[in-house]
Amino acid sequence: MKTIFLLVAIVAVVKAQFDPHQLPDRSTMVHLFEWKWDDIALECENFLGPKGFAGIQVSPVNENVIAPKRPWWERYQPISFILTTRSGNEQQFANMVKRCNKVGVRTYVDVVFNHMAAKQGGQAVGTGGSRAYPENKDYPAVPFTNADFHPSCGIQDYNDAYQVRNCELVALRDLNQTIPHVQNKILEFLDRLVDLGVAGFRVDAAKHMWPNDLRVIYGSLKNLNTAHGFPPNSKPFIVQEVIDLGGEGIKRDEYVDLGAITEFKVSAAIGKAFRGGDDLKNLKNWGEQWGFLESSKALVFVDNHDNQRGHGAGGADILTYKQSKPYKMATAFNLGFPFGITRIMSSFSFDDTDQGPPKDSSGNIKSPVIQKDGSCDAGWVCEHRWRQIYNMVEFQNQVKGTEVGNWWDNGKNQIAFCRGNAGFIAFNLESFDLNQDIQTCLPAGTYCDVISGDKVGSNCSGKKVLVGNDGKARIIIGPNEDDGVLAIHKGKKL
Ligand code: QV4
Ligand code: CA
Repeated sequence: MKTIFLLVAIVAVVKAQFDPHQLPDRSTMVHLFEWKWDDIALECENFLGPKGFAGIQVSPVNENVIAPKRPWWERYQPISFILTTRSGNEQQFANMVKRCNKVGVRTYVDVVFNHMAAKQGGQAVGTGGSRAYPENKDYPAVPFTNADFHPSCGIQDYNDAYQVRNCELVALRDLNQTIPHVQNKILEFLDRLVDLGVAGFRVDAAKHMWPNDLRVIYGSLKNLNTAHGFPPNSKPFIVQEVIDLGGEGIKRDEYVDLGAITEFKVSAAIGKAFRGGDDLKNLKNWGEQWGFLESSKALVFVDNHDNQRGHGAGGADILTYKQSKPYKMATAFNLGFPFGITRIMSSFSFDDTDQGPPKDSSGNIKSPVIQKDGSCDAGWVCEHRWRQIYNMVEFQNQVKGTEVGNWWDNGKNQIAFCRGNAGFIAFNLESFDLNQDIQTCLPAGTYCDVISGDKVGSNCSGKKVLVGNDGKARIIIGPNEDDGVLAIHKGKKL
């Protein structure tokens, strides 16, 4: 009896780590890559909250090395767990989390604890002013010393699980998470963030750590802070960065019972399909049948901060803001089809893959400039402020809990489907018109297509779609339109 109780308790605890703790009527998070905390707080209040975004993923919050030319990737080289980076200090971070929670937007922190900063040629200086000596594996501001690290070796063979976990990923000093002092320091850091009101973590380089060590760390985490509106006994949401496209020594399955996983197979497959490398009609059974993880365990995205610039996984199939039309189509599908825990990427523009965020002459990150039409400027792309994307965030919220119905396709690259009786979406990737009477499953009436325009007062600035008493509507998407998508839902009926 006792064992049964214990088992049930463990299962309950583990399960909870899959819950992103989003408000019931919200569904997607956005990665505000390299944004500053003060800017994010404003963005939550002015845009993300009102538009129904469920959460934000933020860049690493703890002190990192200052690298020459300030590349974005310096933030993946920790110097200490002091909460000071180019995005702001602890007080600014705390203020941001609080203000975002207040408007229903949860915070997920990208946490880096597989390693510390790599050799820089002597003393390393951090964004909080701390000094470290990576040469000697000495990070006094934590402190970590040589004894807290694995002996140095390089990762040459990704088929060798031992190497991947115990050697240095691109020369980054590899912490030994089996050592209690290391576990305690990591836990202090994560618990501090929980105290400040975050909802969970993206665990960087999870594949480079032993599942059993992660189990101990996750299992010792504090419950979420009830003062920030989380129910008692809520465990932090955990999504682990495990890149597994198949064919490597380490499998995502080794991590699935510990928390959600970044499903890179989705990123690669969706990019391929909307680049025309696969017929859209094949998306009909999108999900586990494609070799993806089960929906509740998969974090799904079109691109991430690595693969949008050729780091990480996915190669030439990955779509980014640079291919705006197919990118918007892929994003609409990712948000429109009920699969996975969704995340949107919000980027700064770049030509060079090392290039960091927009900065002034002292190296401080510049704030995004919001233009009159709501889009961003000054080097920030802000995909989340593209109408075709934020209107799909609303679509996803409106159809939440419904299934796919009435799938239609032309046998190739025109597809359409209903989401219960709440929404309908169509895609055209052919070089000719989509012009068809299609079952929308919506009650009769006139709806505003939220891709080509938006509902303004009682009118629509885009296409109007007339749904008849039989639920059918004439759907038209030309091959040369700005967007190859049409989406209507119950929230935007005229
Ligand atoms: C260089 C050489 C090495 C050499 C070393 C010697 O490339 O071969 O051994 O010098 O000094 C930066 C530089 C890299 C440099 C390294 C150490 O780009 O050239 O090594 O620093 O000085 C990001 C970037 C990396 C960057 C790193 C640390 O992508 O380029 O390295 O930050 O600043 C795998 C992993 C997966 C990983 C993915 C990119 O399984 O876990 O590769 N993804 C995550 C993050 C990612 C981050 C890290 C892991 C590391 O999403 O952004 O790497 O924290 O698939
Ligand atoms: Ca490791």
